[in-house]
Amino acid sequence: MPSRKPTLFPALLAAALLIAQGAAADTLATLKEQGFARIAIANEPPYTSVTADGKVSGAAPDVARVIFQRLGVPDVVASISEYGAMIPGLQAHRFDAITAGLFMKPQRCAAVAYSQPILCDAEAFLVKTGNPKGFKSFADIAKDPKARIGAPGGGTEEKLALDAGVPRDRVIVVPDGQSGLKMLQDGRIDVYSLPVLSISDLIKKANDPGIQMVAPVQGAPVYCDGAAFRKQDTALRDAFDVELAKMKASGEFAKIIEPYGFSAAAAMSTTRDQLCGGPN
Ligand code: 6CS
Repeated sequence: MPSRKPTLFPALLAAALLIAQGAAADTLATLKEQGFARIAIANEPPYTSVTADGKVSGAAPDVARVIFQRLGVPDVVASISEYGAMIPGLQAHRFDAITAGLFMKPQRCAAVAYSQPILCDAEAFLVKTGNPKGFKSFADIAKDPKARIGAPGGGTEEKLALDAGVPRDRVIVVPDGQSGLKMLQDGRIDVYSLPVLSISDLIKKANDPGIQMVAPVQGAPVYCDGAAFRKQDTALRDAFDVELAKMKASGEFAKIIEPYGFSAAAAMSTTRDQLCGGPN
């Protein structure tokens, strides 16, 4: 029986795993040394917001900033990104975390390590006053052959519209809330979809009697986001979760998110594993 040369593969695999684990464990050390965590946001108030002078706020960054400070990372530096580009950007190390209201769904949970739930919301439509086309669900939009819906690129509402049967050429990718509002006002789309609190914020600021919200969208679930980390950074995610749990227990979490309109009880009534449809 010819002697089989010992394969190096198991040793190489073990070394690779050790290097990966070591690198991941160092992520928090790197952030501490760097002095800030690079976060992806969408600039969609009240989830995330960047003022004209560059100040980052919104419920998601406000929670993340406090937690990172408690982990020894003094600040967060935000980059505005389309929802569909957030996970690729995280994986490409352009961001250290996504804190943007990126809703937990099994497909996303397969790609990132989510914290426990932070911001929960239902879905909404922005329509002309009186809802002339009677849209109550994404299926209603699919049934109307002329109806065009605006939604964020790579966002939940885009996927809900496509999954409901709205053809690709009637799902218009909209870069941000103000663009969506203008496109609706100008008649370039018939409905614009974002979560309830985002549409509410647009309406409040628009001061336009010619638009209204339809909410909740029938047949669309209530979603919750979490902070999202690279799969190999579960040590950082777990450390984030420890601080998040303390804030939830002390009432500090509610004090940060509820002035923005979010419900702490909604986030505390569910878990990452329930929202991901399994362990994440
Ligand atoms: O997670 C998402 O895809 C959705 N989240 C928010 C906060 N706004 C729109 C986006 O589609």
